[in-house]
Amino acid sequence: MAGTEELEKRFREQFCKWMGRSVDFKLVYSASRDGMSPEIFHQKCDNKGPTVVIGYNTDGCVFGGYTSVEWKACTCGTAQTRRDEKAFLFSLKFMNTYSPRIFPVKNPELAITTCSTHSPVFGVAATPDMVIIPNKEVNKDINRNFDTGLTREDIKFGTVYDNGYFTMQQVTSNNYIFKNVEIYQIMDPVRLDKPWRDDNKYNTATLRKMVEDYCPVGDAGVTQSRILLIGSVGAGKSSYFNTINSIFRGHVTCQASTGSAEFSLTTKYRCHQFRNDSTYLKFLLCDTRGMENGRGIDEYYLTGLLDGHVPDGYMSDKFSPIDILLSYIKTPTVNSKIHCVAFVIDSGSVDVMNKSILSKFKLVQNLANQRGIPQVILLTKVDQIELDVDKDLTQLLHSSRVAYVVDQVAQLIGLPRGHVLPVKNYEKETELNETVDRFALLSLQKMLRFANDYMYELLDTRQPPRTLSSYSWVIAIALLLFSIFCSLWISQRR
Ligand SMILES: Nc1nc2c(ncn2[C@@H]2O[C@H](COP(=O)(O)OP(=O)(O)OP(=O)(O)O)[C@@H](O)[C@H]2O)c(=O)[nH]1
Ligand SMILES: [Mg+2]
Repeated sequence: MAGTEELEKRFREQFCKWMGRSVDFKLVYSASRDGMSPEIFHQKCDNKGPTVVIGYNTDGCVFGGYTSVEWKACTCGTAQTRRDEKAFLFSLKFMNTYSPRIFPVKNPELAITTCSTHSPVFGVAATPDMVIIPNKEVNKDINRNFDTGLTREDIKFGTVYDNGYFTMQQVTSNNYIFKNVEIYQIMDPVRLDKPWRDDNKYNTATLRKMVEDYCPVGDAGVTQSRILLIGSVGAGKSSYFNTINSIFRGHVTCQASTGSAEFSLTTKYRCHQFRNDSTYLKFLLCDTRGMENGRGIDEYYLTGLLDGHVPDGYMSDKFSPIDILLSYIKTPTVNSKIHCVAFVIDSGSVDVMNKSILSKFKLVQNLANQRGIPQVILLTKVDQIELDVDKDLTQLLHSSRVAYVVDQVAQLIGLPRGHVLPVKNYEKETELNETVDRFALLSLQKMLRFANDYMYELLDTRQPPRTLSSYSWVIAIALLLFSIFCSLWISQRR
């Protein structure tokens, strides 16, 4: 069935663009869930402020209307038209093809008609511009079946709304059999006065210096900490490397290939280093090929990644017997193992994450847990969560919606919320931006700290060197044997 609890992400984005601001959508009515009658519609939708009505017909057309005024079941029994300068009709999909179009109101006085015996009507009751709700039952044709008693011929698109030369046929394919009708209440997002995470301790310059000065734990035998970037295709793994690289190079770089494709753009395992003038920084970001939907993941290869068996530049995401002979690093040192795993997740994918991708994350998580390797979530594309955050990234920690996505992804993956690190990668920018740098450096600093925690744990659990007391029983036996030997020798000499 089309349209359930979650309005498609691109529909939501399109609405926000049409409304010129970022808004939240709350499903208040679903015909397939709640049933169909003017009474139910009024029970669920009256006095809810601005709403958007969306119809999904059986030809794959999605269309509807938005009004900023409230629906009301007026007790007088007669239909009342209401003025709304902001109302508009729209088409989102025509015959399964995404084709967003807006039809703004041209006669605001007659924008909607509301009455206790009518479902929502855009325009006037006798000749509405668009009919979205059929009578009585979902999945029934409208021929003389509207609660308003209308037929198709009564629909006069272009009377109250500017149809821009489009016909209703081009919006609905003249099909009024609905698979579902949904109504969403539109709410302005809440700006949190207090940030949802207190991350103000260090400014960008200090963070940069901390990362530059970072060293792995002294006695752990690690010269450069390794952070593994793992996630689905297009999540932003290579862009994260480019973002960090840009910070240290002083301009926006594109060393790793990035972009959108069905299959992973990154085809080989790369352990990227970072230069600061002439010295290398003491960490590596290990970029992997994106996990593809419906494609299996090789557990042996994953284990090899975590344990440092996969060489830099390795071209596959599995090991063939010949690879095991030729490329496989047989005796990796602690230096080539992974010290922190970062699950790179596109914030737009959180509420629609595919089960097969989730199970791959769980597999990596199990393997990392068995080895005690700390894990974080790099939540990318946070600029796409909300228009206001896109316009001004400093609003990130004041956005209730970003806070919500952070909670959601922490629950989904099963990591503490503090392990979710929101970032916006360099993507449309051509020059460095301090706030982009700040969130990227904050995430990196946290991962490096976690990598050091792992090394401390390694040191603490290594077998302690044997002390004299642990050899005491050996010494005691040796002394005993020596004294027996001496007494035998003395007795023989006598
Ligand atoms: N708006 C926005 N776009 C981003 C962000 N991060 C990455 N992108 C875009 O997302 C697309 C995919 O990014 P990549 O870095 O290539 O993703 P990947 O995870 O390396 O993908 P594969 O190598 O194909 O697995 C690119 O077009 C990027 O420009 C971000 O934070 N915000
Ligand atoms: Mg990549």
